[in-house]
Amino acid sequence: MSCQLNYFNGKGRGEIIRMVFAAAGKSKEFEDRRIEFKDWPQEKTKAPLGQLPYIKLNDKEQTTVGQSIPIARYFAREYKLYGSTNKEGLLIDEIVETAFELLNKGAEAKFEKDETKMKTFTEKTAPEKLKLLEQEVTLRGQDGFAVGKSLTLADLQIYVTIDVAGLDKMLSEYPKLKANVAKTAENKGVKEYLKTRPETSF
Ligand SMILES: N[C@@H](CCC(=O)N[C@@H](CS)C(=O)NCC(=O)O)C(=O)O
Repeated sequence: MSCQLNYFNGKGRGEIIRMVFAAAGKSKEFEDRRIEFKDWPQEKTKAPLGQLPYIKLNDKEQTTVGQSIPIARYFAREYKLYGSTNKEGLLIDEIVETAFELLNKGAEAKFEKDETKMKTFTEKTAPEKLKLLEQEVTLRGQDGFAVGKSLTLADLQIYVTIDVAGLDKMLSEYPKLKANVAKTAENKGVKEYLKTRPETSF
């Protein structure tokens, strides 16, 4: 086991890390430690930033690190899912951050159970950001991928955002994103993971 991922028993902000391992065919090389909400008060003290997700590396120091996107980026670099040049990395990051902002807004509206926020999210925030992502994928990607000609962290973050924020029903208006999501789901490791991951409430 090369490392341990700690996150709630849900997709949320931890799923992008699981998807990186899945796409790299490394799902069996990390421990997917899922924490129940009831255990969170005692678990919180172990989390380096007092939040989830965090990763415990299997190094001499047993280093623990928080923040979902830096963790996902670290493993994406490790497994060559981060483009082949610094510039490609920049294009990937632009899409990752935009999609992650969208996920955060969706999660916020959902968890706060605030109807006004939810309405703003579905009628304004999501269509605006999806349109921008559609433009970027059209400009940057080839053969259905978000950036360049192969699967990267950008494809995985788009997939996770659409999935977690429940935006799949809106995709008919964004053909490039729709094709991109389908392309990601075709990846061998991702396909296997999606078939076997637990059903969760978020
Ligand atoms: N920027 C952080 C945000 C982490 C975050 O907000 N985690 C939430 C769960 S998704 C959490 O730990 N909530 C419980 C708490 O803050 O006590 C990241 O992306 O990892």
